[in-house]
Amino acid sequence: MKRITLTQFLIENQRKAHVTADLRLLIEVVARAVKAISCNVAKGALAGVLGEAGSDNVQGEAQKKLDVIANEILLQANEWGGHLAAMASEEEEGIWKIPSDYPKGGYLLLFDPLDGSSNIDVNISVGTIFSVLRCPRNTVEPNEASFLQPGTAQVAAGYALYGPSTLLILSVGNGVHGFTLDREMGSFVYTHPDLEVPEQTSEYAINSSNARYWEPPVQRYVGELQRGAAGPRGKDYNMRWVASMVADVHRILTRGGVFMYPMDEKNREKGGKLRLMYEANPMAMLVEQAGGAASTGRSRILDVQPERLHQRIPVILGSRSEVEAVERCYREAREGGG
Ligand code: P6P
Repeated sequence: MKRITLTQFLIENQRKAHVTADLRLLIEVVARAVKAISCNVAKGALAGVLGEAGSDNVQGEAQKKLDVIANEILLQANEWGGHLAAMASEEEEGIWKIPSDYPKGGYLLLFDPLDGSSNIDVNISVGTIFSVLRCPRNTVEPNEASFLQPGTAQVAAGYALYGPSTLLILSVGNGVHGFTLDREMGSFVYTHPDLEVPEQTSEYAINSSNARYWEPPVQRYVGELQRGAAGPRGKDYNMRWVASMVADVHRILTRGGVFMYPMDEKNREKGGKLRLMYEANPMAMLVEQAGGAASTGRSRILDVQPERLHQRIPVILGSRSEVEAVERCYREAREGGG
């Protein structure tokens, strides 16, 4: 089968008016940046890029050297192209303004430059997550409020997974498509057309060490899975937890499952563990575009109206039937039946 590259895929989508020339440029620039990140991740100890950077990010988390490197690669790759009005990064407290000597465009790019970086030093897959919004019309100077749009406003979302192979998974609103980096050519090759989350699954992903902190509906739901064939679900389930959201979500996009980082008492005052704007929203768009569902347990993630750039949120996403089962546990708890 003749394989096409990301560039040809984007040009064909531009001809069908699924993407504008500027959005095509944006995605190609992000793809080039994640190739550079992939090279740095792959060098590991050989390039002295492992370990702590000696600084904390806005989240108060110790930064890894590769967090800083990946963030700088994405900012520098995207600031000169004229396609962006501004950027936002997990690693930057405020929004990243386009330097005045460069032209501005109509898009806003948000990203988690290196998700799962606690896995870097133990050589486990990590990733980059990105989300694209339109800058509100007639915006002279973008500010944080320009970014506070619900996930349904995203025009594109995707992630790079730095695993045994480097993958770029992308949606521009017409399904989910995957590309594998051919390191010899230096191109992303279209290898995974029309990814779909299998409706049924026997696999779940959650950090079970937090069980005592979960809300009762999640404790009920996970307890039912763990009771297996003898329990109310009538079948045995398997559990996976990579602690890199990109790796766990990619597994679910590929073979089904449900990923949960629910509200828990440890994270309640922060609003949850995962960030809405550049983790939950892009992953929710991808999963819904692939036929799955993404919920806080109480409501659809993509409908949430953001209030702060680095806002956190509970995340339950994956195979639609399982997400609906979790929502049912929450609903029955509210109605007093759970
Ligand atoms: P825990 C990585 O730090 C991350 O943001 C997600 O990629 C991942 O799913 C989660 O946190 C892991 O959290 O509490 O299991 O270490």
